[in-house]
Amino acid sequence: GGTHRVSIGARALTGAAYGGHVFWDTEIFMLPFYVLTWPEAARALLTYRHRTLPAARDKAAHHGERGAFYAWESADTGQDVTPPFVVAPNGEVIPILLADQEQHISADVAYGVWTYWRATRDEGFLLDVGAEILLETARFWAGRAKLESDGLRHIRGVVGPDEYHETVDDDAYTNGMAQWNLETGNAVARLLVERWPERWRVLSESLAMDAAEPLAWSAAARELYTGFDVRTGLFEQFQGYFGLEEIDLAAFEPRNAPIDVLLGRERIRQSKTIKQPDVVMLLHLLWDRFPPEVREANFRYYEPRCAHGSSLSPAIHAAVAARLGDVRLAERYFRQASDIDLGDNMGNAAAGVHAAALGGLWQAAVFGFAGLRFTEEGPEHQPNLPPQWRGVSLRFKWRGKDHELKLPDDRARIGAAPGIAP
Ligand code: IFM
Repeated sequence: GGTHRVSIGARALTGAAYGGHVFWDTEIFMLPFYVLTWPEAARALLTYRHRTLPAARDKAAHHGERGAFYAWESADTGQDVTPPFVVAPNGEVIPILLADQEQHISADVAYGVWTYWRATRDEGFLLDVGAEILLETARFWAGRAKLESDGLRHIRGVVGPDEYHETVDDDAYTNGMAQWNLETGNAVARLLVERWPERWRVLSESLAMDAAEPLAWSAAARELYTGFDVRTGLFEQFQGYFGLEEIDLAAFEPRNAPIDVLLGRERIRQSKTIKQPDVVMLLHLLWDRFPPEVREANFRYYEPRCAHGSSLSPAIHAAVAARLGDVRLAERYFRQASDIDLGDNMGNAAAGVHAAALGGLWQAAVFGFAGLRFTEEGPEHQPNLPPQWRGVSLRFKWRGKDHELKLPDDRARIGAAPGIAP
């Protein structure tokens, strides 16, 4: 059907910026809203990624890898349509390395598949669409993360979500998400072997994948360098990051231009200043994997070093600050994120609303302030509402049932929505 051929561009249908191209914005920022409120739409968005698998395989092959390496900017066929350069106002031609280096996109797409599967248990989707994406992205990382003489695997020459630092080695977000993708690829292979052996036979044959391959992904995940320092509980954002120049961002407030424009790209590249969350993004997505003190230490370290050069940044800080219980800081970031379109503070609202920032705001409200989360037993909540908020109310679907969350709620419960058939 027509809806399976498209996804949502960075500015949705509201403006011409980014030419309607699809980024990780869809799976990581917008998709949770669709998964929980309109799963059919979420399925259509992910089916678009399945339809573009051939192009992702071609891109991987072009990089000498197997599996699926998705387009950083994707359009109708899934071929990478990232522009190769931009011309700066001073006439300087700046090459854009993101198509080659922002490789975390493959894990982001896989994460979107898993988010949908976890919330819906839509078996038809897993068998026809999701499993193949999870297997092909895991296969990509298994080749990409190269075993080196230190006995560990490294992913060199990438850009993480923080686009101020290019061609870095072992970006914490990329490696953390690749590790998750490798483990999840193996988990889905095991699930198919056990529950749908016939589907596994057909799929593994078409992918020329023997049973041993996914098992090796698990081992590869364990061998992956993570940049985690047990002494401090900090992840180093990439190799060498901790040695870079410290810039006190607070000293530049109030500021009406991006920090890389004020101080120059080269100075920022040589500094610890980051454009948007990288380690903090990893915490947000893989929250349960990290002990509370690790979440706290990394957020407190990286938050003051983030210059919010991307509209995607403040809402995630709001979500994480709220989940950590720092409601005051969370509220400040929530306002900053709302102002991106309501206040036009990036001066570009005419080019369209920032759809990822809107998705991030929804996540900050729902996962942050309302504290909604899911376990195998179902939905739970741990609210951190700002004192002057009157409440939050949300209807959502989890594994085929309708639920309603109303806060504050004396009964403090999440129940099947009254009047909605479960
Ligand atoms: O995907 C984002 C990226 O993270 C930062 N620059 C803009 C892109 C599109 O919104």
